[in-house]
Amino acid sequence: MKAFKAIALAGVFGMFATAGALAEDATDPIKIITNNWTSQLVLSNVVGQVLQSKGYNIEYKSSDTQLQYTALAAGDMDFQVEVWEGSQAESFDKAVAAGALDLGAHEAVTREDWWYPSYMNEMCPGLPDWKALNACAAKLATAETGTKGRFVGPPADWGKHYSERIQALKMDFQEVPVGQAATLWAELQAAYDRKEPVVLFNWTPNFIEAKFEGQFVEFPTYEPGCFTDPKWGSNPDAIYDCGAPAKGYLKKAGSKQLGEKWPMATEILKKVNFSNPQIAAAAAMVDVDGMTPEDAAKKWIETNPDSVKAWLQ
Ligand code: TMO
Repeated sequence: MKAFKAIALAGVFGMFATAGALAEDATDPIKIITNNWTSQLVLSNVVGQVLQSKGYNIEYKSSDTQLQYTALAAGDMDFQVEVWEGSQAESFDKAVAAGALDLGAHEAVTREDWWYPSYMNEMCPGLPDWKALNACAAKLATAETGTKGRFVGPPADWGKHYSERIQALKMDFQEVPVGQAATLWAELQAAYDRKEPVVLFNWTPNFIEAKFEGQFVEFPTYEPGCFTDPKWGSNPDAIYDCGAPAKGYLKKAGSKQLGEKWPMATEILKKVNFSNPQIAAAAAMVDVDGMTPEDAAKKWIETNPDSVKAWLQ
């Protein structure tokens, strides 16, 4: 009876949505997923704080970047603010097929791939072409990688298939994955200070672009067939013989129960929309200014009132 009343009221308040009005479940928490990179943590807190301001109960749950999609499909977690095409499309598509919600794309355009500082253009003529990088492998060799060039790769759960790419393209490289994002930036900073060659995983939007000059390596242009059809691309026996999407989407995902239990919150989450500069600025507040994601989110909301207003309309 109580539940029925709440749903009936949700319809009424939905038509005259006003600040503070809340007509759906405010006791059960909406579980927002957090991951292991900073823009995601700030954006999650922005969304969480906005929903809290409307009276919702919010819980943050950290999750593995691939396994989170199983949790979304099963309804164990409810919302993911950053679905990156380049690293999560395969897991995300499976979750949507299993009942999770595609809550639409941000205006942000994304890219995740191998990246190098611009001073390397002189050391390795022909960059950013991947073949020029490969010809330059010896300059990136380390004690750890022997005669092969070192590629500083992402944490394992980011799902990038780079060792497979190296094999598929027969490159003289070895991936050395980091355990956490901070190690990527430490490696970049150390090389950058001494103008030494380094090639590492990076993405955009990110705080890096405001602080370091560099470019993505250009691999064979991504097409979906590259990930599924061995015959696609230069290696007829292997998939992953291409780069990541250069103009990838950034989407939001929800659990099936999100739409059923919290229809008004779901409408807000569909409207949540971040741009490239907004995401880069969110990351910088943590990675450059040293703020906590919670405080950065508070500041982000204060400095972007028009965005928040548009989501709540
Ligand atoms: C998913 N990420 C933005 C870290 O590449």
